[in-house]
Amino acid sequence: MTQAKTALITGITGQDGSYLSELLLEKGYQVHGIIRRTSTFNTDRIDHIYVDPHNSEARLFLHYGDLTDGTTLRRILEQVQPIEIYNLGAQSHVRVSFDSPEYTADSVGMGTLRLLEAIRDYQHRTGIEVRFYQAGSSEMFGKVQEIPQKETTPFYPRSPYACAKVYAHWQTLNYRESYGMFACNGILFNHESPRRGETFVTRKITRAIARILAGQQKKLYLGNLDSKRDWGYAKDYVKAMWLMLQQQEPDDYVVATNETHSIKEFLEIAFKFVNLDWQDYVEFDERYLRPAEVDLLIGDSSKARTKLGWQPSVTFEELVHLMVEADLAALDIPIAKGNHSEHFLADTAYIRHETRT
Ligand code: NDP
Ligand code: GDR
Repeated sequence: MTQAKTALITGITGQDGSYLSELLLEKGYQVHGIIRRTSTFNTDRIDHIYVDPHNSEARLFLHYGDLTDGTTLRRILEQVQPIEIYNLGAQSHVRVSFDSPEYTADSVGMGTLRLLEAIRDYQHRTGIEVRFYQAGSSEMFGKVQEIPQKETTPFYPRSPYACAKVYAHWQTLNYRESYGMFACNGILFNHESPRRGETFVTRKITRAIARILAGQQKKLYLGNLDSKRDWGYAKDYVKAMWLMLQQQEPDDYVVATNETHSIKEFLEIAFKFVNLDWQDYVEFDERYLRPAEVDLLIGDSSKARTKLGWQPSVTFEELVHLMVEADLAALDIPIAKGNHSEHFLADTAYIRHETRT
């Protein structure tokens, strides 16, 4: 019997971490994830795939650690001996990064460096290659330099989060060039799902629609509605991460749908799906504005499509619908017959009923 491949994921409790874990388990991997100790449970998104480790069938294992704690990262690496590491852990909220810039830089920028250093030493000592994926972001493009944005487009980061991601990007590239490490940067444009965090704009909107219909919320307070994003489906995007680590050579790839839409367009489609007019519910709150905004993101993912054979499977409209459907289902609101998308049912069970807006 061949031994299962072993992967280590930072950020396993997040949106992408949960989808990536499912994908790797399906592919027969043994999956190890780093989780943070919190006073309330933070594993909702992966509870459905967790099996008690005392069970011989278990292939998903969790370890307490933090990207700000280099000693623990090294210890986990020694213990797990992965052949692939996916670095998805981050303080990933752009607006929050203006409030907590130091912590964001530490977890996103220095956290990546700590992991790269740990891998460098581990590889040197054992001679075993560890393939590394860095979760880069379209936020690194920031202020528009070129339309559409591709791998060669210059970065112009507009937030502490984006600056830290640029740092992590260049460190990853430098470790590849300096030490011959198999290290890849994915430059992923926004990707969403019913498991998206409740304070990102897409999920905030779809969740509010369900709560409005359930009589739990009257208004939806938002900031800038004019920015445009290239939004895809998270489940598609984790496939691209895996594909990058299966290539002959390490490289950097933009992953995007190559389409852009404004927040207003998202609102329009989402509210229309339940026969409501968004203008009756949405109010402006300046708290949600950012000191500097990224106005327009639209990716050119030709390289990923050609070299990785990757492509998105969900259109923008389907994405909006599947997110609204999942939030309605989570509050037991009936959905008009025939409207179900094939993706949402699998996701519905993992949605938390929280009161944050
Ligand atoms: P989430 O915010 O959903 O998840 C972030 C994960 O990182 C969570 O598991 C969180 O743990 C963990 N984390 C936060 N701080 C630390 C820390 N100090 N040490 C270890 N782990 C930590 O993000 P997504 O799943 O959406 O994104 C995954 C990665 O991809 C992130 O790096 C993000 O910046 C990047 N990215 C995301 C895009 C998107 O559109 N979703 C686009 C481009 C890049 P906990 O659950 O305990 O909070
Ligand atoms: P983004 O996602 O900043 O693109 O980062 P977010 O959904 O937070 O914002 C998208 C756009 O919507 C505008 N907006 C609001 N945003 C939030 N969160 N809340 C609001 O009330 C609101 N009103 C308007 C924002 O100003 C912005 O223009 C996401 C994260 O997942 C990053 O980690 C990732 O790197 C990038 O996507 C690609």
